[in-house]
Formats: sequence, C-alpha cells, structure tokens
Amino acid sequence: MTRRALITGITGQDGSYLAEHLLSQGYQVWGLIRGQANPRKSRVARMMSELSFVDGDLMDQASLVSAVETVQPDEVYNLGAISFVPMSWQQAELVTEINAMGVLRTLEAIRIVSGHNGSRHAGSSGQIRFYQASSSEMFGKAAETPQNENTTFHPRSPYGVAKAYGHFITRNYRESFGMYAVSGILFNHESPRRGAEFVTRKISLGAARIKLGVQEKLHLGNLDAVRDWGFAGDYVRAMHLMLQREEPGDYVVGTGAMHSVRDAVRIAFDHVGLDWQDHVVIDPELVRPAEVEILCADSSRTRAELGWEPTMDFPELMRTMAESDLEHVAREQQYADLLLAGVW
Ligand code: NAP
Ligand code: G4F
Repeated sequence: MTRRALITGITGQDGSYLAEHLLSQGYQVWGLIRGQANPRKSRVARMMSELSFVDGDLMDQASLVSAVETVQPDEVYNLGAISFVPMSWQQAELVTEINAMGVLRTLEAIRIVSGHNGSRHAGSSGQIRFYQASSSEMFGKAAETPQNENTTFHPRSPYGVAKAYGHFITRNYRESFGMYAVSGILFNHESPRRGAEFVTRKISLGAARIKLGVQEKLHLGNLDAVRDWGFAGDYVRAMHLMLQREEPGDYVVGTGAMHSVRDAVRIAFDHVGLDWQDHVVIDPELVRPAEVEILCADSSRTRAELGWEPTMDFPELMRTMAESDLEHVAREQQYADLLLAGVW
C-alpha cells in the first residue's frame, strides 16, 4: 500500500525538502495550505507536480480535523510555524497560538479523526504517526555544551518558549494516550531555499548583491553568536527516519560543529571574491533583547539509533548558498534589463 503523508509548513524551506524526500520514497504527499491565495503555493507546486494540497491553518482546529479526515495520513509532519525568532518578541501571542497551540490542535485532530491513540480503526495497530518540529532554540541559555536529548531547556525568546510547549505536549500525548508522537530537536539548518530574513541567507544574498553591484552594505547584528549549522536536505531525512522506529522517541539533530556568524560572513564574501570588512556594518538595532550565544548538537544517539549522518559541512553549505545567490541575483538583473528594454 502506498503510504500517505500530510505536511504542515509545505511552503517553507523544510516542507519542500521533506516533500521531495517522501515522494522519492514512494509516498503520496499532501501539503497543508493556509490563506485564500497563498503566493508560495504555486512555487512549491511548480517544484513537484505529484504534490497534492489540502486547505487548513494551525490556528483553526476544525480545518485540521478536516485535513486529517481528507488525507487519511499514515504520517503527519508538523513543520508549520512562525519560525523567525525576532518576530516572537513583537507578536508573542500570535507565535504562541501557532507554534504552541497549533501543535496541540494537530495532535487533537489526529485523535478526533482516528481515535484515542491515533489508531485508524478500532482494533487496528496501524497508528497515525506524528512528527513535531522542535528546536535547539529551546536550549537557549544552554546549561551545557554540546546539547543532547537530556539537556535542560532554558528558552530565551517567546519562540523558544512556545516550541518548548509543543515539545512537551507531544511527549505528553505519547505518554498519556500511547500515540506515536515524536519531536526532532533540530539545530539550525539552511539551504538556498532559506528565507532571506535568516542570517546565513541574508549573508549569502548580501554578498552576491554587493558583488553584482545591486547593494553596497550589509547590516548585521551580533557577529559573535555561535551556531551548529547544517544542510536542510540532510535534516529532513532524519525527520522521516524518526517515524520509522518501532518505539517512538525524541532525537537531537545537528552536525556537532560550531561556527560564528563572523565565520559565515567570511566564507561567503571570500567565495564571491570580496573582503567582508569593506562591506559589513554592525547595526545595534539587529541585536536581540535576549541572545542565544552558543548552540552545538550532540547527535550521538541519533547517529547510533537512526543511522543518520550529515552530508555537507558548514563551509561547503555557505559556498553553495553564495553560488546559488550569485545566479539568482544575475537572473533578477537580466529580467530587470529585459523589462527596461520593453521586451516583457
Ligand atoms: P519556514 O521556512 O519559515 O516555514 C514555515 C512554514 O510554516 C511555512 O510553510 C508557513 O506557511 C507555515 N505556517 C506559518 N503559519 C502557519 C499557520 N498558521 N498554519 C499553517 N502553516 C503555517 O520554516 P522552516 O525553516 O522550513 O522550519 C520548519 C519548522 O522547523 C518550523 O516549525 C521551525 O520552527 C522548525 N525549526 C526550524 C529550524 C531551522 O533551522 N530551519 C530549526 C529548528 C526547528 P505560509 O506560506 O502560509 O506562511
Ligand atoms: O539565522 P537566525 O535568525 O536563526 P536563529 O535565531 O538561530 O533561529 C533559527 O534556528 C532555530 C534553531 O536553533 C530555529 F528554531 C528557528 O526557527 C530559526 O530557523 O540567527 C542566527 C544568529 C542569531 O544569534 C542572531 O542574533 O545570527 C545572529 N544574527 C546576527 N546578525 C542575525 C543577524 N540574525 C539575523 N536573522 N539577522 C541578522 O542581521
């Protein structure tokens, strides 16, 4: 039987990589789409013609019940969220509604459609399996380095606090109702599809624009922050592997290598042949009210139990993103030139 997956957050970075991965494994894949004319739907639809869509919103319980009823999934991946940390200080209530309550609503939708513990039919052992996109941001002011599945949480942003709720409610539904519900505690992962508001893509795009004469300066905040950055395409494989285990459990996913924002700047600017010190401006407005200074994953359990390994290191990731943005900016320039010349 063809397995069926429902992905919330299909229009985001991870949603597209996960859908590609699941389609390559022979799944039928549905993406949850919110809004009456979501402009990002056509972009992801163009990438994968086999993808199906179902309407719904993490703010709306009934829409999630309807989506689960329509799709009848074997696996549900909850990737939908407001994922940009600074926004969570400006719109804390909205972020809590989507990133925390949205997890509860999705778990409830599974229970409402398929019974107490997610079994699809009375007496059936085939449960709907649930993956929650937890975050290393929950470690926040980290109690130890590197961080593993047992490290205490000390979130530093409303985003991190909401993710901690999502994490614990997922574990609670597993323990209370026997649901197959797990969280992947994922460290930062990036790609050419990363939103331009996140620091790696802001840097790769900024370096490309400066190189091609579209921008002069790149404004950044704290260059000393340290992250464990990996490639998004690697991380979605771990999400899928977590739902294939006999026993459900939570796993930390990261590379185990630490780099600073300054390293990211240096690698990207070197790649395009520029000296970053000529172009980067420190902007105090971009420094956060409470910073997460250092994150680094201890993924030894994930590697041992899931057999997962990352394929791309950080320098290669930054160079790949900078190269992709050079092409992207050059295409935009060609398009603008054609528009000016009246060709389009
Ligand atoms: P992303 O690119 O920002 O995508 C977020 C997705 O959430 C978008 O598809 C967005 O859809 C959707 N969404 C937002 N509000 C929604 C709502 N009310 N109902 C339904 N969908 C909604 O994020 P990402 O990088 O792919 O990350 C995926 C997940 O992993 C997120 O939960 C994030 O918090 C978590 N995470 C990410 C990282 C990382 O480094 N990337 C690390 C740890 C955890 P629209 O098109 O409708 O806006
Ligand atoms: O790229 P960032 O915005 O990612 P952040 O805050 O670590 O969050 C990402 O990873 C989390 C996993 O730990 C996810 F849960 C979350 O959804 C998201 O995907 O910022 C990284 C670092 C921060 O320390 C920030 O202060 O870069 C620093 N930074 C310095 N200048 C900047 C900038 N960040 C941004 N976005 N923009 C700057 O100009």
